[in-house]
Amino acid sequence: MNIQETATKIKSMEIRGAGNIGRAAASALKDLALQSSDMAPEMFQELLNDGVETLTNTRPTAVTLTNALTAVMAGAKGGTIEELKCGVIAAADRFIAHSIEAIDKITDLCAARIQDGATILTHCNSSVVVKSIIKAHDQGKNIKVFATETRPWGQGYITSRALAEAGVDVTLIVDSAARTFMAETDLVIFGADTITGNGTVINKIGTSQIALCARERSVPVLVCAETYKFAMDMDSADSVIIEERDKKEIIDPDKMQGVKIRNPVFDRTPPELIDTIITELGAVSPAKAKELIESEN
Ligand code: RUB
Repeated sequence: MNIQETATKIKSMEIRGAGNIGRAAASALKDLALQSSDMAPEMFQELLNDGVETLTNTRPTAVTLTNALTAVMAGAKGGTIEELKCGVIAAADRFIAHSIEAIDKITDLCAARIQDGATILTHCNSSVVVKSIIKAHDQGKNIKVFATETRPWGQGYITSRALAEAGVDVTLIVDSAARTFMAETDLVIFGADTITGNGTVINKIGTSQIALCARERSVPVLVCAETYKFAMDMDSADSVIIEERDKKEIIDPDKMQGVKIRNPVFDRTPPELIDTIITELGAVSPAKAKELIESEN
């Protein structure tokens, strides 16, 4: 897929979810390299830079996009077009392979933490969370899931259908019912778009409210996040841009004359409300996540 096609699909959310966005961006740069030939290295470098800019300007919140593009661009080394192309292709392949491997490792770690008989509540649609729940189910554990609808875009429908198809006992609930159903919940599991150095999790709007409800009832909160979801250089989440999407995703504004409508689609959950972050390197408290990742680099 070319850069423009990929950018359009990310913007329109045909490609969505932080991991998918990162892999799609890496793949688009790889395709650009595969399609480029017979040009000066400077020209190719310029095409790459334009591609990075176009992809970066799609959605602002998930750091996976920036981290994927940075990882692939690190491969653009050499004096000839062939060297540059090979470097970009190899770096994109490495990023994508690492991403898939990371998801598999997190799935194993997360499934192991899901107890037989547990009732889980999840929000939005995280591919790694869905995989983990299905793995626990496939291990023979008798589990139940509450999946929030996830207004306004309805990612919870994707989650519910995927779990039901896999045979998991899943109940779809409206977002505002999360506190009610917390009384029957043993474990909350979220994905993440970005995690800052201090362990703040930026994920789908509503995540922080659900985390608060979980804390009220001492229900543990797990976050599944590959290490490329960390913005290691950001110590505070204030600098993470929260995407605000079209108000039409909420309601036709013509039906709401004189009413302002806001549609921020992510929020920031502070580390105090999260018990454990599961990365491919292991499970840690939010306060220790940065240290764990730095010790591996
Ligand atoms: C998706 C979302 C997901 C994370 C993690 O938001 O908030 O929880 O991206 O997903 P959107 P994954 O639908 O707006 O992209 O685990 O698949 O990376």
